[in-house]
Amino acid sequence: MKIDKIYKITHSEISDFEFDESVANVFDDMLDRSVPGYRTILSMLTTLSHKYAKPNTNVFDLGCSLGNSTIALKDGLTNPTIQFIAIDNSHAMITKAKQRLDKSVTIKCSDIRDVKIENASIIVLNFTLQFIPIDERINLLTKISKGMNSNGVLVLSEKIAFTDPQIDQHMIELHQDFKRSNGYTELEINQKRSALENVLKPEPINTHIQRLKSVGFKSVETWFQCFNFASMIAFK
Ligand code: GEK
Repeated sequence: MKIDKIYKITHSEISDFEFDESVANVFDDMLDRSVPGYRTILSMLTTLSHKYAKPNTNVFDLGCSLGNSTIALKDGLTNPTIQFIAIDNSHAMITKAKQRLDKSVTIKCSDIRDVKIENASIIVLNFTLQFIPIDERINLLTKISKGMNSNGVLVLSEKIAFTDPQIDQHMIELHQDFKRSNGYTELEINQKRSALENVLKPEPINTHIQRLKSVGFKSVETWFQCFNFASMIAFK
């Protein structure tokens, strides 16, 4: 696995974070060292898909990056009538995802706001919605809800904010401690934070839950949280 050194040296100007080739090359290491619980969430996707993926339906991985969530969702599922669809709008990510995912997976390089969602038993947004502008999230989630069969399951993992400013600050600091313990320096942490400032917009968990209910999910619950990273499950 290639080590993430993108922000190790001083950048004279920090431009907005992009999912380009330099990120795709080190993406696994970046997520392992930056997202608390990333591997736990992936392994639970396997558990969830074994329970909720239905024959003759689609399973969508929206914002698939290198395909890790799709690999977890497919693990051990042999029913050929379940169609896996992995979508990302980064060419660099999709090029690498195609090398990893098996031929039975439909892989698309598209904006998830533009793709058709239908006949879904499972949809996964694993740390993707956070990159969609806040005012466009409701439209995307409405489309997702409409494209999902009854009793279908949405997994929504996000970096979250907290309404209590003190808690918010504690969680940010604990997350930074997590990154330090995984070998990131102060410079790397600070430069990455600046790069993400305009592109990754966290919201409080209650905002997510209320919005999911407003677009037609009948029950929504947080099933995983570590510091300011959470994963929700929503049932249609
Ligand atoms: C995983 N889910 O490993 N349309 C399509 N893709 C998008 C869009 C968009 N509008 N916006 C962002 N992306 C993965 C990890 S990473 C999370 C997901 C992170 C894509 C973007 O190109 C990137 O690959 C992914 O969403 C977010 O389980 O880096 O924190």
